[in-house]
Amino acid sequence: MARKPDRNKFLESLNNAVDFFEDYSHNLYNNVIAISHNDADGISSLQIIQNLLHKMNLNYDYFIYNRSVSWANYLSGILPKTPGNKTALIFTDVGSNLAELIPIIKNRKEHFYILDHHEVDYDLVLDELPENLFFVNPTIFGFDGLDHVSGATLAYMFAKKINLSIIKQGWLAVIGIAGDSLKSMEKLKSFNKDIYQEICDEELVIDKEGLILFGNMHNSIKSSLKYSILPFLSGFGGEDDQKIKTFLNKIGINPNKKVVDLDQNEIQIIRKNTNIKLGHYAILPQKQGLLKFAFEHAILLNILSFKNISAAISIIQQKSITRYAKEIYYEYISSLSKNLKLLANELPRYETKNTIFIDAGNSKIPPSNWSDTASFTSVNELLEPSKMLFFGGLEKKTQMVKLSIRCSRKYLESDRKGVNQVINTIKQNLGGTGGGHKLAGGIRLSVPSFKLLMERIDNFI
Ligand SMILES: [Mn+2]
Repeated sequence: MARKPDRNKFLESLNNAVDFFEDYSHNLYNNVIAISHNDADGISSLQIIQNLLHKMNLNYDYFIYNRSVSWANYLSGILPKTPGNKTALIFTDVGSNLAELIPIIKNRKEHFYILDHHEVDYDLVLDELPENLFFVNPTIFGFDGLDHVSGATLAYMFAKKINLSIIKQGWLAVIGIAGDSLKSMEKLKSFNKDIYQEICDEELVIDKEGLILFGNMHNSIKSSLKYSILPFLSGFGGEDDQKIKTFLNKIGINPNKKVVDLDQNEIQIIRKNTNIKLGHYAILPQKQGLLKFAFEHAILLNILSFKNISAAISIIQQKSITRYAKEIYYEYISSLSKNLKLLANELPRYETKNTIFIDAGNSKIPPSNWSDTASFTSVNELLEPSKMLFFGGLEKKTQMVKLSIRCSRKYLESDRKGVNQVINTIKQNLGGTGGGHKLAGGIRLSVPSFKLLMERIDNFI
């Protein structure tokens, strides 16, 4: 795989898929099935594709895939009973599990468009892909699926090439970027950076500079210190209100002042007394309250995707947040800040040379929060960054062991296998379902496989 990103080659493959889709949608397809991932990036991608299909006057259905069953199982309930070439499927942000998908696709007549930014689990020879598969994935051309291009960025690029007015939906791509990259906006790179710039130029999104307290940018400084999840502020995060108020009063800051209303002088004072950094954040001007803030909006979608997928799909189209969603958001963000404190300090752990396993199976942290707790632990570098984190345990609902696997950028600097490669090695040796990126991924295993994994973990790294 190419080390240095090859922009031309990637754009060539994107254009190729665009050309075929445009052509066939005019004279062949009578139905399109969109399948996307159950997170902020996936739902944003789906909205972009739905907008496109609507503009193209195409009939479509959509489905959300949470990767808990195999593709064969999942698609058997979705694919038309009688195979035919009048249906196209567009997959966005749902992974590139080609080892599973290619055998299925080969036996079908429908056209499959896979627009994805996860690493490929397959020895890919582009010329040998089935003719009914149009595979667009920038990671095979050396791009980074997190920093360079989100799923929604890719969906936006695809859709905009077909219909230029999709640019008006650019704010959706910014939500996808915010949800997947977990970074302030000045750190975006490559396609993510380019389209963010483009969307800001169109004033569909407004870029602002200020204190970065992601998770609670829309709120007062006192609650932002407590509930910020990026950065997680050790000493403030999950602590008592009184402790935080006393601190702010001592440095002469009104605890109730909104983060976005702080003036230069106040920002100066806060920075002098904490390690909070300045950075850029994205505002969605057409929305209100929490939903105005791209990062918080994305987090809300991530939460709702687990709890209530139809609420997630509905809220992305709303201007203001419902009481229901707001309650879920606060419940989530306050438990995440407590969980981060807990994970870093108290949960039982098992360490090997290259890994840290933290058992959440019997903790107060519910399985639906494992993935995000692991992500925010990793991006905040709360644990030894030179080890790969395995976070999870027995999921009572499925009686399977669910693991969220994370590593830091620092970890990869020593040229070790990334998370997705480790997951593939585990799958080859012990079975299970899952996938991911270099830095983040997940797997579900049977209990016996998990026991073997724990014994041999360093062999898989
Ligand atoms: Mn994604």
